Amino acid sequence: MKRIALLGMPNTGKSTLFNRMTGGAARVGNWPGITVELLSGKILLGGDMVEIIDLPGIYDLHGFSDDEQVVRHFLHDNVPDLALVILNATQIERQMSLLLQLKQLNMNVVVLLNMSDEARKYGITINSEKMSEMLGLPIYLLSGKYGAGYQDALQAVTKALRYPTPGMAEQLRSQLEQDEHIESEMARVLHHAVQVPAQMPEHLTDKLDRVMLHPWLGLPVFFGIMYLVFQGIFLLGQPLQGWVAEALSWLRSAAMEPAVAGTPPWLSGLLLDGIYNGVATVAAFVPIIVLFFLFMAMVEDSGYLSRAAFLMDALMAKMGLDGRGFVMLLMGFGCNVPALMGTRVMRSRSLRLLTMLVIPFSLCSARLQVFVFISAALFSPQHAPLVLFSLYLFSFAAAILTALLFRSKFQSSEPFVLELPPYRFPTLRQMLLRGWIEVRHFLSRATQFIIAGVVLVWLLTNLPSSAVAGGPDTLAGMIGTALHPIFAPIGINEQLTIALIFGFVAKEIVIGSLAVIYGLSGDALSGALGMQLDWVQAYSFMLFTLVYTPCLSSIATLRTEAKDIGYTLFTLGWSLLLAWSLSFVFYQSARALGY
Ligand SMILES: Nc1nc2c(ncn2[C@@H]2O[C@H](COP(=O)(O)OP(=O)(O)OP(=O)(O)O)[C@@H](O)[C@H]2O)c(=O)[nH]1
Ligand SMILES: [Mg+2]
Repeated sequence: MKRIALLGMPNTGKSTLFNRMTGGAARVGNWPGITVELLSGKILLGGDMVEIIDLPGIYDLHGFSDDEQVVRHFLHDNVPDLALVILNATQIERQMSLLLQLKQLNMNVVVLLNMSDEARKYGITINSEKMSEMLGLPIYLLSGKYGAGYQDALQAVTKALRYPTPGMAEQLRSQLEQDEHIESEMARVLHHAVQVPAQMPEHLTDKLDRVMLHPWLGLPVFFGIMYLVFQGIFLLGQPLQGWVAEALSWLRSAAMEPAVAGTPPWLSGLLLDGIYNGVATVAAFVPIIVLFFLFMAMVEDSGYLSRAAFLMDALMAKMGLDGRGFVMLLMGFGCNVPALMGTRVMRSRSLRLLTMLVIPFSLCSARLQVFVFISAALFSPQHAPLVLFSLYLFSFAAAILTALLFRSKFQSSEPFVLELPPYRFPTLRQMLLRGWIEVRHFLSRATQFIIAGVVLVWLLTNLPSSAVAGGPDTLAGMIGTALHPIFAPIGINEQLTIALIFGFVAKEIVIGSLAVIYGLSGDALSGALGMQLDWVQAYSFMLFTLVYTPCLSSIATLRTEAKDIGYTLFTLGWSLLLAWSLSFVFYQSARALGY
């Protein structure tokens, strides 16, 4: 099968184009370094099946960060039949150097000048035919996001696959001394084929940045936006979750209970109180997940991440991190795993390790589910969003504290050059795609962990069969009792202890296992929790859940990214210790104050 590789600098729209070509679901975002791994898809092109490969962006072929290595290894191991080189049409001058280097690799090349829509808006005119003629390469203008020029580009690609570009061979000179010659030729091409207005008109980006990057307004604006967003998630998401839970419990009494009516009690118990209750409780979170990721898509695609990096860079430097570390923390709000992988863009190993040490404290969407549920059960509708917001602040605080404590162990001085891409509005298509990617991810985790998890919880809370279900003589009861000396000082009871043990595998299971332990779901479960716990215990439980290890996948990712078991165990041990200590301080001081 023929192979096409998408090559270009970071943030030029490779993944966007990949999605358009393959109908795939590569993650897209207005931040250089979103893609850090290979992704491939197949399409039918001119009657043949062709494999398309999306690659991380590279600034040049000699980079040595881990994501750039991915590209180099790929090119080394499999020469693609066609390199589709994507340049940002608004920055041709800067991006030409990569094209130069790729030309020297003796590959079949088609050049796409992407973001033609922005180039036009900025008054940049590019004569792609002239450019193509002068360089002897097929060059096309296109907008991968909005689709203009796409069909022509696709035809050119089909053609180039069939007949390797004529004239390539004699232009390929592998010696470095030729560089200057080609570079001067490039200058000539740029001069003749590209016109950039002497002064760029002021754009929305400049106007917005005057507020967003304001020396003292910037940070309050950031926290203000965050607060509104979590208020919004709570106000919209929580009722949606309630409705879905209600619908599912109606389904239980209307259809599931009659269906299992004739079976032995242990089987109907396992099916209804175990699997159905657990899965239904988890499934009720789908609307919150969708809502949350629609918002994340807006943040990631707008270009605000770079502004956040800019605002926080100086502060992060004091902690031995840099602006990128802050962005990874924000990305971790979605899921810690891609944020951990995103650190591949860092060249310094110690900076990477320190950043990966703090990312797991970022309050991911799975933990968000636990907090939305518990805070709605224990706090008034006025206080619950504040509680949620305070947990985000604690998440930053845990990261900051960790960085401050360990920065001397991981010293580095990697310079970080910040790019501020223009603000871009995500299209509806991009937002829906993102929502869909996340629901799919959630469902795949659900099938992997949640069903097995709830079955196991059910067994633990129902065996041995002589014991009263959920009582102290069951296996779960015994585990809870055994761990009592550790968890009692932080106000966490036996039932919550079992949920925390399962939460080690994935936080999505926490509420599901509480549903199984209590044999209740939805509102009934909230009610039972509200009766049994007071707010101090609930908050202590949430703090612990926030700070201890996010999930097994994140540990596995830490291990593969750091390639160091000692470091992985250290991050595990530290997060458990910190979780316990924070909860201990909180719980004991609250009790001492009489709450
Ligand atoms: N205006 C405009 N924006 C685009 C176009 N193509 C992509 N974008 C936006 O540019 C940003 C970067 O797109 P990606 O597809 O993630 O870029 P990438 O090259 O894969 O980036 P890395 O994976 O970081 O190397 C996103 O905000 C896209 O929505 C386009 O043709 N026009
Ligand atoms: Mg990409």
